[in-house]
Amino acid sequence: GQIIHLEDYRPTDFVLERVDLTFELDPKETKVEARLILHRREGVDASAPLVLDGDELVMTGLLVDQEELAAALYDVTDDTLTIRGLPETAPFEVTITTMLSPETNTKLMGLYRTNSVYCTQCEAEGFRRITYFPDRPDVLAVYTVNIIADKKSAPLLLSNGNYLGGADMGDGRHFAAWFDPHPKPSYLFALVAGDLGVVEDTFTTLSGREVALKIYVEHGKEPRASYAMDALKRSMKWDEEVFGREYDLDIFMIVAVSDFNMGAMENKGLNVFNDKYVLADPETATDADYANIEAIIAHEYFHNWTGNRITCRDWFQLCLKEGLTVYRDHEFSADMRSRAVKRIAEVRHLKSEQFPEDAGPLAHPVRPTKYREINNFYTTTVYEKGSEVTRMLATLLGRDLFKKGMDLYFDRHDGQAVTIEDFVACFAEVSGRDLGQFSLWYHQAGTPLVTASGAYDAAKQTFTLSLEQTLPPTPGQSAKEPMHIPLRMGLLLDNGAEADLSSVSGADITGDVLHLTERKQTVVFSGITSRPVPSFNRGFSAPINLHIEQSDDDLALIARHESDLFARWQALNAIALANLVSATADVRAGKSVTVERALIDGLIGAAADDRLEPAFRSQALSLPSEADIAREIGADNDPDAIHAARQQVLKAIAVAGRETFLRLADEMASKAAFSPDAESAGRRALRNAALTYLVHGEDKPARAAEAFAAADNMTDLSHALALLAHRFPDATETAQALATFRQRFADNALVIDKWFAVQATIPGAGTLDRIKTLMTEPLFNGNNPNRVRSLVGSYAFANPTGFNRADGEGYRFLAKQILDIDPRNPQLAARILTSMRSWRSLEDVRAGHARNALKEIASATKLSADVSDIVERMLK
Ligand code: B3K
Ligand code: ZN
Repeated sequence: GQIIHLEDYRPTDFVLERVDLTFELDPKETKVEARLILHRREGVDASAPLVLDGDELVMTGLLVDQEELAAALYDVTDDTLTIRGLPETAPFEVTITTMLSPETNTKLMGLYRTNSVYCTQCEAEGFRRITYFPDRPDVLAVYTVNIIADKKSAPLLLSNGNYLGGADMGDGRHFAAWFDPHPKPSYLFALVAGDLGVVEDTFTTLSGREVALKIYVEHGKEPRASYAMDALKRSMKWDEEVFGREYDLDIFMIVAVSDFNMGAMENKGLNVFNDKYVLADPETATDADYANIEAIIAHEYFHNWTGNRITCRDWFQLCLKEGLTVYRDHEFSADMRSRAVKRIAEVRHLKSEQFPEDAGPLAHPVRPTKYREINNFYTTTVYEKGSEVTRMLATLLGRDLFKKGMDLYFDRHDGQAVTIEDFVACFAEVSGRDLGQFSLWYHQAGTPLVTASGAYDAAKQTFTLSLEQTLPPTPGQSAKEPMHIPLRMGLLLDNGAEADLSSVSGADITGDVLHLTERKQTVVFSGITSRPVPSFNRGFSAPINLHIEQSDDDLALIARHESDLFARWQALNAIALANLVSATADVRAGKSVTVERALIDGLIGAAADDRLEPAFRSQALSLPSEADIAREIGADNDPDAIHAARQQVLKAIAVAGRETFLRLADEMASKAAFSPDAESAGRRALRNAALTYLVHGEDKPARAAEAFAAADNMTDLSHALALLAHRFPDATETAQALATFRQRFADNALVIDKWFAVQATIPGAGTLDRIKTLMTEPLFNGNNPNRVRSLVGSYAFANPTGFNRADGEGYRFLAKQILDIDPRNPQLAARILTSMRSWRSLEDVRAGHARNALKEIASATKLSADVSDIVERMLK
């Protein structure tokens, strides 16, 4: 594919007024009639043709104003339909008939079938696989949709908006008509038809309108949709209370399907979900599943305003809706759960997913300026870093001005397709601030590195901070400007109090936010009565790497006394990470590993502190992952050494904290019936963290096997299974537990995905053979994205030692899988391939094998645009 540039944006030549669609559904021969009412935009040359997008379409009819068109007046190519000789000013009607085969559509873009249900996915460019269309987000129109289908196999016929009516057609078929009064871009179009069960409820909005709520799932799975319904109602209420946003149709529908390329899709009034993010009950879903369902239900619902009512002018503006909506769902979860614990989870995720992307060959700005395949830009940078940029805006402006800016944005741009500049302008306007430098966060890729060092002058009672920011080069961006970094901070004094920051020179400080705006800044705090311990980046106020020479004692002080709980966790994490990095060096040097007292005391102290909530204590106990350690080391990584070092540190903590862990395992055991609420989940998390250490401190699988046998919910059961499989892969207890689990859940694909993932993430070189065997297992299905992600995806993304085998077999296996998946489902293939994005930070032998595997993919004939874009950027 060719490269699309932001600077080439211009509005369409023709304005689309209305769309009428009629679908005659059939698994192999679906007929689509699309009637588009258009007119030439004022000022556009009378000779300009209408150029519509298409993708793998078979056109069987074309009329303009109900008349057939002379062959000389139109051209059809692989991806366009061009029509000439159209009226100069008057509106006209183009009627296009296309034939589709939903059943053989394995790309899961456009109209396809999943478990006998017809469903659509149109974002970003799937609508053009349904009919020829101006398929871009700045073309907003009102849609009427007629659906005709076999009554027996498809009793349910759904589309966006409000239901107009329907009838029996007398020939075994029936039809339904839907009308969506809100102008929308084609990517928000949706159609679902099939035979599904439903869970129903209602929600009364702020202004007293009653909205019908419906969640459609496979028959028999209705009870597992009740948590999703509860999350939906809480989301609707929260958006009214916090953002003043009310729902705007008579009905809101969610459909859960089992074949889906991503998590979910926010189609207007008709969200389509990967069933993984709808279905839950205690027996089959973990606490993490519940939290994900809550967050994704909220995310898609919140898109109704941030994305649907106000949409993107072009796909470069993707973060306008995604970054903002992630920020909104983060805030929602923080309000529903523990804010500090939620923030820790967000930062863990950001650092493990977005930081590596930003530091590797796939790095790109939050608002990119060019792309080859837009599907490859639904990235953690656009989503999670985009959310962090929104959060920084809120930090800079403060609550009230941020809210004012949001209100202005909703008010001014409702019904429009806009840009990041439009968004930022609302905040500049309400605050009177120049947000020019701040906007660099949207344009400059890479994670800033801030280095800090402090000096206390007891005589003058001053504390001098020397701060420096650097932004590493990223693909296409070598030189960077300094950014506006809002650093929340405190100066902790030895009496446990905090220094007053107001008497300062060298930087602006508002509240506890220090504004770092220069490349280098020297900041002097006066009136500091004793040597302070600086605590930086409270709440992770800026998505940066921070390097500061700080002793373990100082970090331990922060871990014990910071008023910001997140900062306490951050300090513990810093102690742990430094220790794990040096332990890795020890292993590589053939030395014995040193585990620092500060680490052991810090972790066990936090775990044992009954004043802290259990969920926080479990986070404190959870060591940085092997990927975190690799990222911190940065180059010449040996995953085996990292693994060995981490295991030894884990074991040392396990031995030292045995009494505490035994006590916690006992105290945190639940006595009441299962409840998915955050508090109960926190207790389970702390108990399982304690159990993890206990199991690592012992040589026999008995304790893990007992936990497996005793578990009465999926959180505990899958945790015990993972402990067995990862710590004792070859034990008979493990084989038995795996067999029991398989048998018990063989008819529940989502649970079997956990079974695949647990086995795919067993550390060590032997896992590859296991995976090859599992691929021949009857429960595996290489066409289902969830299955492929669970087995192949977990292996490549979450098994550092298993995947990065020194002999390169892991990479060769992945290359083979990518080439196998690509022709069926390019999006899935491209996404899984990004697991290799950090290949250059491996030691030479592995990096060499990785390069060869990538080259093998690159040299294959007939690669999809998705995969070739990723592989080429990774090799550049
Ligand atoms: N907007 C969709 C993602 C679409 C991905 C297309 N390749 C889900 C979401 O972010 O809410
Ligand atoms: Zn989204």
